[in-house]
Amino acid sequence: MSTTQSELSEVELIKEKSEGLRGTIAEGLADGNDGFSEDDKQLLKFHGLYQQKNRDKKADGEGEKKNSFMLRGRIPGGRLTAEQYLAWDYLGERFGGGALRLTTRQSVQLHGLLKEDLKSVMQEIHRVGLTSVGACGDVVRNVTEALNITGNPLYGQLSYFSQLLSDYFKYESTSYVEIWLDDVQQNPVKQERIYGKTYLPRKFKIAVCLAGENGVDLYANDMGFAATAVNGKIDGFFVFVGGGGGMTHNKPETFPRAADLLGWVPVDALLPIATAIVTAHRDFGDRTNRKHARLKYVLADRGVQWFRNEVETRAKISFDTVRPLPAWKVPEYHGFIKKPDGKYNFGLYIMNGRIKDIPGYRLKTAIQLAVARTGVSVQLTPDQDMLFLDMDDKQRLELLHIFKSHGINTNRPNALYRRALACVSLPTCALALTESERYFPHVIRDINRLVEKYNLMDRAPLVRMTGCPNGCGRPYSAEIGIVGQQNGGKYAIFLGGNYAGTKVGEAVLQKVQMTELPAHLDKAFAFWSKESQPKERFGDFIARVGIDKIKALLATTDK
Ligand code: SRM
Ligand code: SF4
Repeated sequence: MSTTQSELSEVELIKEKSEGLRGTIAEGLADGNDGFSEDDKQLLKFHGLYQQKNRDKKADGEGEKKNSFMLRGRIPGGRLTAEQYLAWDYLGERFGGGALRLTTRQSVQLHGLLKEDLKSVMQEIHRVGLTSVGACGDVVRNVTEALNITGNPLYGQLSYFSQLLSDYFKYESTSYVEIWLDDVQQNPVKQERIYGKTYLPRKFKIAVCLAGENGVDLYANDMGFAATAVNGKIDGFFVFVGGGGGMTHNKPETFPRAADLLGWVPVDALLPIATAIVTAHRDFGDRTNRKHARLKYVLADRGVQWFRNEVETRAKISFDTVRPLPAWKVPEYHGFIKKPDGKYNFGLYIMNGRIKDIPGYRLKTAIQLAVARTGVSVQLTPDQDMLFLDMDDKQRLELLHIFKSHGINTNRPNALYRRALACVSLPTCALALTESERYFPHVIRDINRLVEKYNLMDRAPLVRMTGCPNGCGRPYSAEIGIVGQQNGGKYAIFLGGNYAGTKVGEAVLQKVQMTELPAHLDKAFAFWSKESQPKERFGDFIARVGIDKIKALLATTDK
């Protein structure tokens, strides 16, 4: 049955009449207000911008709180030259309140931008060969890519494919260059090659890695490619579809979902298969209800076999469904890594990806100096960290000296901190129900105490926290997911995900205050350390004993 105009969600109507994502953004820029119209706010996302209010700040006098903007870059694989990183650094300093925020998808966000500065900011990132086109909105967003930790040339080939996917699925409307870069109007009402007139029903996320190495949380993406290689050359991909994190508490029809494996295809099938999957989402995704519009619901409602057939028919390519998938590991990248060519990579741990200076810990200045003086490129990580690439010994010593003199610890963090994540949340995120980033240092310190108490650091659990159930810090694929549930600092606790990120956990506790969490985890860790098999990780232990046993155990926790 086809959808009628009146059943479509409001955003669908806004996209349709937007004339290629233009709306009245250009007029809005000149209207003297600090914000944009409701319709344009939706369209701004396709340009990489969110209109926000600082939720900490009080309204000025009788008036409304001031609007400001968050800008997110489109940075495939998080790869930045020194010049490009320094441009972000400068923009954060000059326009973004002196800070940058690395994201869980290898990108950079600036917060607190003012409307009158937006054009200057966009023009500066364009000057250094960057963009924010399609970093948000109902399109293919930033493509994430495995980190090239050891300088293995296979990862260089991987970069080629993630860049290819990013470029191929970039929307074609020239609204971005016209509005922000003052280009002349080129194609007012173009029908997009992939996206048609109304783009996708919802956001679409892609990750690329090598089969067997899941540093990108492949199973949390709408579409994932895990490359195989023969004789040092990528020869094909395992193709995954239908992962995603967002849900709404107490609405069981919304849920996080781990991606399914469709099968393996040879390397030259990449674009036809990717196109078939994206266009299947375009055509079968729910455009009436945005809470049911992601690709994962097409998979859940119609089934994996149905979807596989649909993709095969569209691409005219069959999947190899018998080739065995290698077991997953998650590569470690912190500290100095000596590569076969004698050069070094250095993985810097950054708590929650927030780069700013505080007294005694001048992280922003240190990174800026390290990048400026060594001139090396960096790769941002899906865990909100940064990898400095290809340093010779002189550059390595220079970097060490700079970090040391700015109070930055260059040691590898312990196993608990290494992959821990928290989303942005308050004060900028409009959807936040609770704190996340700002509370996380305290929360992880409490968990660290328990991990040490039970001597579990060699297999410390993967912990992730978010300020609402949208899942921006990927809490559902963590071994311990702490998910904002209600004002007043109440969280749902998810257990049952695993370290390799191949499945999602489920809620075992509701409306927990953070002061109560240690008592619950103490009980769970005591059980795990007593009953576990040698070296058994928390997620694997729960899978073996059954989540119901843990639920029953936690239900008896004294607070
Ligand atoms: Fe996210 C919305 C921040 C990764 C699922 N996300 C938001 C917004 C834009 C809030 C809003 O709509 O007003 C947040 C901006 C906060 C702020 O002030 O900066 C926000 N998301 C982030 C980032 C910055 C979190 C971080 O701490 O790093 C991540 C940026 C990634 C990037 O560079 O592109 C971020 N968001 C994710 C992820 C993780 C991932 O993709 O690996 C997810 C879960 C996976 C998924 O998409 O299913 C995620 N964000 C969401 C959702 C729920 C979508 C859904 O299907 O229900 C929303 C809400 C929405 O879209 O309506 C959301
Ligand atoms: Fe905001 Fe929720 Fe995403 Fe955190 S998980 S950044 S609170 S939308």
